[in-house]
Amino acid sequence: MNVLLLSMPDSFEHMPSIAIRMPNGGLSSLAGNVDPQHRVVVADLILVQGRVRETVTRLVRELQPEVVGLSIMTFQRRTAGRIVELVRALKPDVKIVVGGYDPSLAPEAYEAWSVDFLVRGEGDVTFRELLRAIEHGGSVDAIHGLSVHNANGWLHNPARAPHRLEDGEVRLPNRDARLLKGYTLMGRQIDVVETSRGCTYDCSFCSIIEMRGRNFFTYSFDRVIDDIRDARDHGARTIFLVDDNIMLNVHRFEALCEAIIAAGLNKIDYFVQAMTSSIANHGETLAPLMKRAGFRYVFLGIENILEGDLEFLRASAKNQERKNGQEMGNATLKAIEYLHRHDMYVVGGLIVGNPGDTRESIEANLEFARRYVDWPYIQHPTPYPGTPMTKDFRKQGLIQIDRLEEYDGTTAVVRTEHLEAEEVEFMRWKAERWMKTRHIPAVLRHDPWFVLTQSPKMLAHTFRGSSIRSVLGLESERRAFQRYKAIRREEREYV
Ligand code: B12
Ligand code: SF4
Repeated sequence: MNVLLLSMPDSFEHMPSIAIRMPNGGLSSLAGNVDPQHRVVVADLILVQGRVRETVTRLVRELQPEVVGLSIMTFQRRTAGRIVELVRALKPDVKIVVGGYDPSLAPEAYEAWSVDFLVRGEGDVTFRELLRAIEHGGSVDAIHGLSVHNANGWLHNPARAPHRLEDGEVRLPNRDARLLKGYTLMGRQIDVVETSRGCTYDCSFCSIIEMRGRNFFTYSFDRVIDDIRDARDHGARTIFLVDDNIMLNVHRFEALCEAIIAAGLNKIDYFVQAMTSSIANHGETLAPLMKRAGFRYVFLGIENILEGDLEFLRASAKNQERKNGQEMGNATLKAIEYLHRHDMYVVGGLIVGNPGDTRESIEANLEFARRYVDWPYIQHPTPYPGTPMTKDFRKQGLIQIDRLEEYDGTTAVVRTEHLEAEEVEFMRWKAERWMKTRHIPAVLRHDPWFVLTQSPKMLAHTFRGSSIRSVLGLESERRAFQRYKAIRREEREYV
């Protein structure tokens, strides 16, 4: 059968598609896990953000797929709905399957859609079994993790248990299935690799627990090394390790760094998401080892520097420094210090706009980012389906915006007890643009050609909405912010 898999084109403020266009790891994994007789094509629509309708139309006409699958995050739901309508109009008899975080966590939202199947949770084996059933006209009733749309409505089969990963059940991703080209992280071809799935923490803003429960399963190093090698052989010079929480087992992570070095794969630049506690508590040995293994950017889930906010986010434990079993306070500064000492860059993940936040508490976090992080990744708390945070915000009546396409993390959709959502967003937006410019020299040293050719576009993106007059203080920043909001609204119309 011909199968077309699509990831959505929607991006958000911290991922400007001029500079950052990453492949969707879930879809390449699905493509690697179907039976070999199928012809699977993956199209990451982020690569054709300005030509979505034309591209989907062309692909459906040329490939004549029997099955089309869409991978969807919550803020991409509206775009996905438009693409489903388009595909259905182009090929009325096609089977449409939706999967990923949003369908898994809010299946009820898809009940009125013209889709045939919804895959909840991990899709590698569920999708393989679904294609087998479609191909042979078999029953789909016994496929765990699958919801089925038939004439009588929707049937939700039992959930599928998380894959344990060590048994080879989930095969390597298929990168040859990707049709569109142009993946990049600031001029270097990028790919994504997973070494584990799951997390045992339960941060209130994170969807992971509702998605798969609290567990942590790992791939063998042989498989991980093969996967990295495959990504490199497909041209990647930067690799994003997309594990939910790779630092949960620090000793395993250290061994992974050793394995990367031993395999000679440490010329690649690695980008990883990390817990501050793991780096702070093991930094003495871990940080130099990471540097040797090729790690360049570390996304630190700092979340907030104030204890009250950390409690709301349920993120205190993962930000604790410990010594001889004793809790020593917030681990963030120590983690940053270790990373900087070993010439790695800190992408600072902070969340501002929590219920108790005042102007002063937000400013304290912004000031922290100004002083200590190399690249700010500041977001607002966003009530994604099924998270404990969403229940809290609902109970407190703080959700101000329910247009899901704005749930991209940098649009404030909830108010605090003291500030309107828009005011929170304004404070972040105003501060963050300037912080980003400070990283230009570091990128210039690493990728001079990219900076020389692309920096005008990058700056124009970072400062969109601003004018010479607003930068010089001759026009109010609020007017520039309103222009920025209007540009964002337009940008969201991808189809
Ligand atoms: C890596 C990652 C990123 C990377 C993405 C790299 C890439 N292109 O792959 C970066 C850092 C860029 C990123 C950005 C964002 N992310 Co993110 N990210 C993740 C993370 C850590 C892992 C995702 C992953 O690759 N997993 C590995 C793959 C194999 O698994 P998977 O994607 O889940 O796919 C499996 C199943 O979902 C399913 N499946 C998926 N699609 C489909 C489609 C079909 C047809 C089928 C059958 C099955 C299926 O099968 C797959 C294989 O088992 C998750 C989870 C977490 N712990 O935080 C968040 C997460 C997915 N991100 C999230 C969000 C919100 C974002 C942002 C909007 C803002 C932000 N918080 O940073 C941006 C938007 C990006 C953009 N387009 O502009 C949310 C989504 C919540 C929701 N309800 O939508 C998550 C869950 C984090 C959270 N807050 O809880 N993210
Ligand atoms: S530590 Fe990371 S992956 Fe785990 S629950 Fe918290 S935010 Fe989610």
